[in-house]
Amino acid sequence: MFDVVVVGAGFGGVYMLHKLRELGFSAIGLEAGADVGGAWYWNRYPGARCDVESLVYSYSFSPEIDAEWRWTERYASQPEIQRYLAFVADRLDIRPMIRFSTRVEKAIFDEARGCWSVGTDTGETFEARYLILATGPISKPVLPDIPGIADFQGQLIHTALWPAAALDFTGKRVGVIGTGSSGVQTIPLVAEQAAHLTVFLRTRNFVVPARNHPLSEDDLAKWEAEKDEIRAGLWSGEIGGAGDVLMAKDLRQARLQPAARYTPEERQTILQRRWDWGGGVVMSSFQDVLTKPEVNDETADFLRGKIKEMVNDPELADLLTPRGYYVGTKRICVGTNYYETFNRDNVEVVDVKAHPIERITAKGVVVDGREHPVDCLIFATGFDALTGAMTAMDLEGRGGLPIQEAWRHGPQTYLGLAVEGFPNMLMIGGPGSPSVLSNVAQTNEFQVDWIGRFLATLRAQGKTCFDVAPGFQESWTHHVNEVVKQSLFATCDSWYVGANIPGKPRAILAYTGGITAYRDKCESVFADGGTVDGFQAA
Ligand code: NA7
Repeated sequence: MFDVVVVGAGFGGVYMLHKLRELGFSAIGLEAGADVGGAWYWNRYPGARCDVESLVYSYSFSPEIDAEWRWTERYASQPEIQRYLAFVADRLDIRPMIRFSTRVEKAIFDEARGCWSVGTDTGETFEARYLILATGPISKPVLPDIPGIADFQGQLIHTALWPAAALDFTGKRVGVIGTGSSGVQTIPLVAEQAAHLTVFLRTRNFVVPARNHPLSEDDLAKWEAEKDEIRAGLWSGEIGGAGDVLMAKDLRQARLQPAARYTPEERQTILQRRWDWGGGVVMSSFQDVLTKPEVNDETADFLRGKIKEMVNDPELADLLTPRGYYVGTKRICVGTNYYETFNRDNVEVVDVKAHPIERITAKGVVVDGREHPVDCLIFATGFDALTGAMTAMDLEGRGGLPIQEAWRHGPQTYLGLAVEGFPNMLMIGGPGSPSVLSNVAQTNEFQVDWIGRFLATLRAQGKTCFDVAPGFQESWTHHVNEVVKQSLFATCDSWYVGANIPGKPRAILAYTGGITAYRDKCESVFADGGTVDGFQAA
């Protein structure tokens, strides 16, 4: 029996395994992919790139890793992040701890023995005292339930299950369904190759230009000189990491001020400077953009105006313009040449909001009675986010309680780290924690450190079994669901609230109270005398 089974070998799982070994726990990692990387292993579609800056979308725990790794671009591409995680895994000698190509299908808590029994698709069973789910917030891809999908005879690809070998679209008619971050990133590159590209457009997203660039010697020198301050700024909320890492301080600080502090002209100047700087920073121009409708509207109008400048045909620009929801309540997309791509002669837009896709045939996609022929159909249709990877398993806690039942009204957690009735189980990047509403690399690292400290605390007390104490999960979940009401997030049908999955209970999945408050709360539970508030242990 192991001390710990860690499920998943992305950012969270790799560091968790290292931490556990450092603390003297025996641990095994189980990973469905053939390598480390998690989301960055699977999402190999052309253009896949992180929208958090590489300098901070990375670990901070090891000065040696910092010194030996050099990021080449402001926003790292999928292959570079994959190389980084492989480098870290090798540098820390983590691979021998992981079973690759091994998907966990079930995990059952054995009450009599106080341990988890974990079954995999390879037919093996692993037993461990503790179960840590580092399964990732966007790891369960979804294909929409469109009639006829199984009849399609061309090539059908989901962006998150992209084949390892590069695909060549030269001379092909390609369709893309979905214009979230994945669609937005891949559409311009597919359009450059394909003979014809049809984009099936439902909800229009706000897309801001990445203005990605190679990191210069000056950029790297600035980072070296300021990285401690920048990392501290990420935790205090002074820095967001979506584009402001190398930004001038005066511009960076606007995000901490309410919009009303500036005149309308000053606000336009700030928005323009941030737009010119590139990346998600235009979204955080003012501190109250996600809490005050009028501030949000001003930012949204600014962004809508930009679409008119980038798309030549005014009618097409209008068709691509998002309306009807607050900007940022659906994740803002960071792209390169997205709107400009629609100026190309080989790109066509089909409005599937006005007329939803009727069916898929052997040769194409039928909308409003017309078949659009395609040789390849790319589904950039997203994920069953945050909870999907967990509820896809047969995961049973005390008394055989299935996780699907425990979360039938939405995820219930304590600090996004533990679930009452699922003893000895912990989560990284899961629901009820900042997860996708934060720099996931940063918050994962924090949660790993927290879990290490928690398990070491139990061990020091000679305890081997814990559960959330009565009332604490209810109170944290209540707080998660209350704090979201102070923002505009809950107003929108997004995957942040589970709205993209038919039948999924509508509830905010990630904690919207901010990472500073989250960190302080998680740290405050370590009480004097070695107890941890909110947990009962035996
Ligand atoms: P998203 O952001 O969930 O985007 C999925 C897209 O697929 C979105 O535009 C959907 O439109 C569209 N979609 C889904 N089903 C359909 C059907 N049936 N018809 C037409 N269009 C459909 O997923 P991504 O992979 O782009 O990004 C997920 C996160 O990964 C991203 O935010 C980053 O954090 C990384 P809808 O909005 O539902 O109208």
